[in-house]
Amino acid sequence: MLHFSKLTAAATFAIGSLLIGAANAETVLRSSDTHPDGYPTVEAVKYMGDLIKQRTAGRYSIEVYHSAQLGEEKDTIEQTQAGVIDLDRVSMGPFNGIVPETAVPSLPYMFRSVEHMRHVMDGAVGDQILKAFEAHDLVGLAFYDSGARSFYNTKKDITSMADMKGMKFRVIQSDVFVDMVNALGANATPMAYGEVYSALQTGVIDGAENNWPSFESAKHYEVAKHYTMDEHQIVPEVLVMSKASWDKLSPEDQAIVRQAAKDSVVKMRELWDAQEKKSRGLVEAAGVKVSEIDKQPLIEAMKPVYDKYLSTPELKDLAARIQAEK
Ligand code: GTR
Repeated sequence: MLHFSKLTAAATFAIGSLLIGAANAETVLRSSDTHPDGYPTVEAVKYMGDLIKQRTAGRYSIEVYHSAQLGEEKDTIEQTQAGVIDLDRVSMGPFNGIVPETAVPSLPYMFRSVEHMRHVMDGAVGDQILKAFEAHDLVGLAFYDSGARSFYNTKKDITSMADMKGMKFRVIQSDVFVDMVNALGANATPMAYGEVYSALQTGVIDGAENNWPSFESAKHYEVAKHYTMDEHQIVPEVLVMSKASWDKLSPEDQAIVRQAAKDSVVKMRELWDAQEKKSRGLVEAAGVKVSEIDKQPLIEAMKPVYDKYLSTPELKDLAARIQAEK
């Protein structure tokens, strides 16, 4: 009897909290990121969540699942398209085969500098690319920074394109990245980010390519001690929302989410600039040797890659507009 009344009390309590919950209904949007907690992209989406919470009086918030808890980028993109994940912060790279417009800013040496990239992505070209996600069950919300990607390896200092010949480099799962590495005379191995550390360690690959904060936070510098400043790609990161989750929001709430995403870009860039310096300092202090390289032969080697991906008048026009921006 005692047992029964305890149960009844528990059930009453549960129903009570359900009712209270309904009165203050809060929807927690699930957001994926491959990077660890504290990384600028993770912190920027958390900040966006705080803004949304304030601006919807607590009706919406964001929970960031960092460290690839929801899966590697290729899989999380599919899950976001399917509406299983609400928000996804990924590199543009894995989108290259899905949203053709994303291949253009991913092309090697498309941007002259990070400032050029920021300027372009903040303007009409950026808006056009964000819009292009809509044909693929996604809503493009914002672009974040990813600095410049450069090659690093476990074997030797690379100071010329010839040094790369025959070496095996891991790349993002994107044909643009594969073709870039092959055009340099090296061999590309597309692979999920989470597998790179052990692939470097066991010699399955000789190297990979990334920006300073990723090179540092993924600990690749512990095994790859040679970093070359070729800065071949300035690929923006992108924050997308599942179209299915987006359609559940009122037009007012959609506007709040869009604005909060835009506002988080400012925060992200501050965090990014500080993190880049910090990460570079850390890996250099840990003994990574940084080499300079003449970029001109690498730029020239990209001609066939440009020809392949700028395959329509629209994509050619997009590239021309990027290059024409000051
Ligand atoms: C990083 C990027 C990640 C991921 C990673 C990779 O720079 O921020 O989203 O794409 O590169 O190389 O897989």
